Amino acid sequence: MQNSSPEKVTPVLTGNPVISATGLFTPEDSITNEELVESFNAYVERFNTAHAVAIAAGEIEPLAPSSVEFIEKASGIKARHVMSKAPILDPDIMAPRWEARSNEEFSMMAEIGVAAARQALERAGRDPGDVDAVLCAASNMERPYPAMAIEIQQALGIDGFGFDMNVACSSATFGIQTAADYIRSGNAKSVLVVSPEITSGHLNWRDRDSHFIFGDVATAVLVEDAAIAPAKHWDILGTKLKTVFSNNIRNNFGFLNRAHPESAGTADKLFVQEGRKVFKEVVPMVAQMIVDEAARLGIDPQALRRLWLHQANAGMNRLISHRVLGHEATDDESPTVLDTYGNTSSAGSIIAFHLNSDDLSAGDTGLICSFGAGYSAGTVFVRKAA
Ligand code: CO8
Repeated sequence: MQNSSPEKVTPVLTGNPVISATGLFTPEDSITNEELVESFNAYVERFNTAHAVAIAAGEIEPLAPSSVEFIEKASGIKARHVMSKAPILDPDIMAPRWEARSNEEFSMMAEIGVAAARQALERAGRDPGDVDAVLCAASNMERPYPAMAIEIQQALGIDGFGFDMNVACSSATFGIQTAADYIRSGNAKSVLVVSPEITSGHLNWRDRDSHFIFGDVATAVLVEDAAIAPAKHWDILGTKLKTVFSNNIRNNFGFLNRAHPESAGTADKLFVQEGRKVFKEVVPMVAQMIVDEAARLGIDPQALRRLWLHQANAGMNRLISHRVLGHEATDDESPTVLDTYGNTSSAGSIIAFHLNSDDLSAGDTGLICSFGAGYSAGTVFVRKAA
């Protein structure tokens, strides 16, 4: 008997990794600097009033207010999206809040990761059944196990494997290299790298130095063998990763915290950084890494059409792009998304790429680049396919 449904024939794989498509989930809620500072300063005023006697006696330091002008000037951030706005702005709470979900319900990270992943699959015209693996690459995981990636894999109906990986702000580029290596080795033909970043859960909204930095989002990158990629894709010309240990961005939250309950809830169990040191040390490290990697790949860095840089700080990106391009980058050469998204950790450079790549022409070469805690940095040089 003749089979009426034609068998799917997989083209001969090339071992050349490409980005077939990306996806983005943006939470509806957004907090402006004005709203953030108003709530922070209300908290400061309440604290100083409640501790007026101790402050007058010199026993404790008064808290200093935050300022919209400082935030915008020091970081370039004007607003950030969050999963749960009202409690973050409530001076009595200043943290996200939502109903606990049962084991039978979708986890929040999986939910937003799947939303971004579905968009990437749709844009690639890819059937989830043809995907081999899911990497959940993000700064914080909702739980140790089962892996977020496996929950995302199951929700999408992907038959294969998944695992979580965390390299802080560089998680997505490390994920892209890992996925690209699966393609290069022939161990997979299609890999989803999903980065759900609910940074609001690990940001200390009561810390004046950092309360303005982060925002929530999810991105997805579909890395595939060129043989099965849609016509509109980006060839991956080369990937490079680097890590150098530093305590300048640190979070001591972890499963061994229960061994010393006396330190439960201290500020070091949330995001803490020496922002100035990070700025000074990471800028030259990343600029050099980009230039060296471009040389290895035979690419003239000054001829790069666009840089999709990690979105932590507008000043850092200005300096890095200047060192790479040899001149001050225009918005077109180095687009900014941190003004409306804040620092979304590993998702930042992917959002920049997702929102600012459709207009480029076949043959244009660009760079996706991340950097952050660890320290960690990753470069992904890409070229728009003909
Ligand atoms: N309002 C008003 N004034 C302020 C405020 C504020 N909110 N905060 C600080 N100031 C004051 C300070 O008191 C200081 O005053 P003075 O000069 O009198 O001492 C002055 O402003 C300058 O302070 P800083 O030196 O701290 O300010 P900077 O100009 O260095 O700017 C930044 C601070 C914006 C933090 C900047 O240093 C920066 O962006 N650095 C790079 C940081 C970076 O890239 N970090 C990456 C970390 S992200 C990452 O790896 C992911 C981690 C995982 C994510 C987890 C989710 C939470």
